[in-house]
Amino acid sequence: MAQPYRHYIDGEWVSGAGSETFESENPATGESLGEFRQGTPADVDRAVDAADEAFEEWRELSRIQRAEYLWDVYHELRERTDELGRVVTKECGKEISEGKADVVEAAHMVEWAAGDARHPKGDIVPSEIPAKDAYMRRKPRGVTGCITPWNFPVAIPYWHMAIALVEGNTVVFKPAEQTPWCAQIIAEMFDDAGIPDGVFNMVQGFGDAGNAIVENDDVETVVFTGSAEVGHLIQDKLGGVAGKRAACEMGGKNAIVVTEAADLDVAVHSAVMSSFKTTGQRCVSSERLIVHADVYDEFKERFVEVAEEVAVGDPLQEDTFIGPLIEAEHHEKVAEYNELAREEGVNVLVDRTELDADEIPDGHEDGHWIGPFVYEADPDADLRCTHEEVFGPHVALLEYDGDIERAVEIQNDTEYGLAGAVISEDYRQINYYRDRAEIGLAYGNLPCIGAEVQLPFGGVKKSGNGYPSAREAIEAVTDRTAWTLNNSTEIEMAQGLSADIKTKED
Ligand code: UN1
Repeated sequence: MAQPYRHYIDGEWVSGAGSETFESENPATGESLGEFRQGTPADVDRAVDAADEAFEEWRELSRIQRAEYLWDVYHELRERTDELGRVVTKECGKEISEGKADVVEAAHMVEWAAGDARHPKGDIVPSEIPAKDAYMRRKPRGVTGCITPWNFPVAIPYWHMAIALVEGNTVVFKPAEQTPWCAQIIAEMFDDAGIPDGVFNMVQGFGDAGNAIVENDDVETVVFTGSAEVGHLIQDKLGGVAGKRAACEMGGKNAIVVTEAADLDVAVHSAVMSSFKTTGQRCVSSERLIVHADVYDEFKERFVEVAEEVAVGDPLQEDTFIGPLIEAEHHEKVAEYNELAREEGVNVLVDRTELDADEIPDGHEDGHWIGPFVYEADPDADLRCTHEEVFGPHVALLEYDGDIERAVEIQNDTEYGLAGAVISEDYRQINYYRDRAEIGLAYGNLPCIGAEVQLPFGGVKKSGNGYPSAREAIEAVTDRTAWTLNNSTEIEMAQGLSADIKTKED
């Protein structure tokens, strides 16, 4: 297809109303990966009109018929995993095993949604009245706006869209502006699957396009994954509007608790994975390590050793662990937080904000490179660096003394509540953490990244607004109906309520 790449609206590839274009940039090299049309609010409105119009027919199909289109997408994701994994890596800089895992996670989500189409949905509920049949059924809500982040450019769009489509909604997809190539491929897959015109639409672009989705009266549900800042704006806009729904997944200031009963091999491995995979740019990445005094020195020594040695480099190479940050602006933000931590008086243990020249691979001088930044801080100090989400390999070691209650108190000392892990061989400590850590995704003796789609994905507090993604996305994209049918010609009421109509004569 000739560049610039276009939007996909009502079954057609269209240039849209605006004349602007934007480039996708490889964050490891700075090279352009392609030119894309920049969507305008008018393009979004056109896509919403198409989705609104397509909704009436799409909802009339059975769930199983709708899922057939997704099975085609599933097979394509599976057949092209390696190729698409490389695209993910080139466009968002995650190392290659992560690029492929993103595509595999997408396939799993589509498989879950399409397979679920043949599963029972809803409940048969007892009634007090023998002749009454009571059910809990679900109805699609209509046009669903999906606004997705760059860090899982294939998986998260399918988290939003796969269940929405199977349940009978139509979709307007606004991908992150950093990863339009991945979005282009997603749209091509729906086109190849022959999905009916208007059921799936994609508009490339920036915040004004996303905002047009949120502000369009015909969009019933907005599903958003991204920063807390934008998520709260969406919630504020839609929260008070009758009938509208916003399902938002936002960030975290996630922690790993390492107790005195921890296996330190498991602890160090879990911490390294959680803090440095995806260069710390997962909403579930860990930026706090809460470590018991009895094991603190040994843990610190081992963690610091890995943080000094871990391989930063070309994400397409299998021996790389940390790829670049997504873009120059974000690099600046992470570097500023590293600087802020120093200003706040922490004790810096590892500072690879500036990499040595020989660490940067040839031809990659324009990449947004950064290495780990590790420091120790007082868990009781009111520091910005230990409370605000940085979204980079910026990690605080917080030493605690005392029992698991104390560790969980530190864990909960954040406005966020997304993910976390406890490392311990003591089941009482693990159970206490499981029940009291204020998070939606909790792990024992594991990293706090790597959730699977057959579990709900979502946080509490500032991290989410109660509509999880992955398997529980159904809650966001459907309405429940309590449906009761009388099989008799008599009307009989529950609770002993009289059904007699009494007249003046009685
Ligand atoms: C995100 O970072 O926005 O749990 C999602 C994980 C992945 C999803 C992360 N399955 O690490």
